[in-house]
Amino acid sequence: MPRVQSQERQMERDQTVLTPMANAIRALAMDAVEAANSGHPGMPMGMADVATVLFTEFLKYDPSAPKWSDRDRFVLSAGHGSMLIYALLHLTGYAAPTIGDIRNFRQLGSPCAGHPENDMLEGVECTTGPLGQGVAMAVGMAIAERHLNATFGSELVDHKTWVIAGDGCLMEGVNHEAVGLAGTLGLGNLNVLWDDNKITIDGDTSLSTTEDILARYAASGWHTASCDGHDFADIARALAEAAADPRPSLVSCKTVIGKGAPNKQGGHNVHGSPLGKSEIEAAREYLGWTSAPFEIPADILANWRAAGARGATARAAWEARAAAHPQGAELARRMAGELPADGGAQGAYIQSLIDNSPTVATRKSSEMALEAMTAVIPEMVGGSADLTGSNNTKTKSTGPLTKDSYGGRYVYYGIREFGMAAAMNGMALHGGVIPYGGTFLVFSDYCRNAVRMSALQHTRVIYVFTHDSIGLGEDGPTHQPVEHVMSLRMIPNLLVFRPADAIETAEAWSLALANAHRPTVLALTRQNLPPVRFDTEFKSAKGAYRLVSASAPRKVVLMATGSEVAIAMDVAKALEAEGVGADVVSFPCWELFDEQDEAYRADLLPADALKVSIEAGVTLGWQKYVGDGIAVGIDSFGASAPAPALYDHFGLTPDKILPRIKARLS
Ligand SMILES: Cc1ncc(C[n+]2csc(CCOP(=O)(O)OP(=O)(O)O)c2C)c(N)n1
Ligand SMILES: [Mg+2]
Repeated sequence: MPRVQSQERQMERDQTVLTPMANAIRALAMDAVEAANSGHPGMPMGMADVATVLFTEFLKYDPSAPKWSDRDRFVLSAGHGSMLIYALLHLTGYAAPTIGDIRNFRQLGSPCAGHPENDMLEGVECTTGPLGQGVAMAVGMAIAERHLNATFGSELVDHKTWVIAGDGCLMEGVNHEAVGLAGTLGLGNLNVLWDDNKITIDGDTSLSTTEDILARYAASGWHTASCDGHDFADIARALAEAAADPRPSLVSCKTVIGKGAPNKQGGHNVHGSPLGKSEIEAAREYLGWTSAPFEIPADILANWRAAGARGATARAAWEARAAAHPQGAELARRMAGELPADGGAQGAYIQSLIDNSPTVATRKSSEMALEAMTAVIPEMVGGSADLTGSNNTKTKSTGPLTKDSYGGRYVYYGIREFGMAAAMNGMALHGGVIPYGGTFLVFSDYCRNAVRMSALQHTRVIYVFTHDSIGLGEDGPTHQPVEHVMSLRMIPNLLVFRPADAIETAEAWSLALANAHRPTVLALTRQNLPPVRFDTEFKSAKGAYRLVSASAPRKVVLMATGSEVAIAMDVAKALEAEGVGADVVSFPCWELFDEQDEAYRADLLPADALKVSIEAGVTLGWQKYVGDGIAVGIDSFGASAPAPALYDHFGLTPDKILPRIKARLS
């Protein structure tokens, strides 16, 4: 629906066409929240006018082909306003949600969950609710788009990312990281529409902030604009300005929260509670909305469906271009998330490890595996939060991805762990790239909620977390993770690997790539480790496996991860020397082991042996494998000293472990 020339005619059309369309959003939002007796009517009602302009005049999408790869991405960063996106998807003609789904808002089984979830509805590009991360994920989507545009050209990839964000999204710390990154990378395809209603849950925003937000964005290299968020022509003007500007854009949309609820609008109580029967009646009166709940008048629905049908022509034209384009099939492969035919196998590389048996840190092993993989998997896009030389994440194949060179494959994220992790989620959700990024394991806490969001959203994001224990040595307890590996294992749907040597590291990378629907953490050492594996059997795939079998009659099963596997082998040797049979189980990944069948697990961890775990981290959790055996670990913070001194100090040497086992056996 293009804007018409005459201002008067346009205003008239806005009143007769757009106002009822926006009111349809308001009605669905207030009625669904009322029916659920829970939810957030304020944001969808306040942003209904802005969203109507966006979805009728600017956003490129086709409800009949929701996964069309050159569609614009729409992110509802203010996820509490979920009814806004549910109403928009329904009204514009997506197959789901149906009106029945909307009636069941917030009930078990309805795709209209409390907050939008990416794998419940097509059209919901990412899961939002944790404020601030939607904007940060959108930055990742915009990075992926620019990268693919540079790789495949504008004929195949040329779209925007639009975000609706609230005061909360802009107040969160991660916003600073996301905005800094987007400004530096000059992501002109990114437009953030800020629901500038000056209200958060506790009350007026002046209670907690006096920041000049537009000035902050401008200082970070963004274009900024403002509009009256209830004046369609002014909204359209600001959005057109944002779309045209070569910088990322922030549009402050001055709105009234809960607009349309005559007695409650503008106040913080309309943020997150049902309006109540009498206020809903008053709102119907105020808006002139006479339809029963969940009923949309045919003419208004027809206007919405017409808006939804706008994109079909562009989509069909794109499909014709893609079908004829020499790189169309390659783009389709990447967007489908399929690895290249030879991708990730690393056969020749692993054979070279057997031939050379290098004693290297697993962070170095990771770099070696990455060299092999990034050379043959062009969709891998790496990066680090300013620890490139420590995380060993950069390879010869991955040149810098910068404002002047979006075709690069390495992002200098800066010291922005949370922003990096959220951006990687956005990149993976956009599709066409496989993001990996590094920081120190101890700083995984800085980005932990984004790691959780990777797991919740089933994104293939690979976290390269190096310096994984006291083994990093002299930097001391601020830098030495003790609880991190275990606490990451607690996140559902996250693979946590702590590989023991170069071969296990290569296997972990292959598994990370093969798991297209879950994220992976690689916990890697700073210090050198001797090789423990000398075969090409893909043993890490089972999560844990018998590395050494007892010679003498088996009394003990030692299990260890990462840098402690070699220690377990020395302990086993010492036990065998005294006639005590001991298996060594290398245990790179709990989650994969737990997925093995009962027989495999029982054979590896037999009931009749004393089971001992060795890991340079907290012991809480190992009891599920050792039972009443011994969990050797570190249940305190570390200390500053050379690594060998720390291993001795914390009792992680064969000399200190052996007597504990013998005491239990006697
Ligand atoms: C990280 C995070 N912290 C806290 C919350 C809880 N919360 C949900 S909405 C909200 C207020 C958001 O204010 P604003 O973005 O202005 O939304 P509005 O009230 O204008 O709809 C808060 C604190 C959250 N969802 N995420
Ligand atoms: Mg607000």
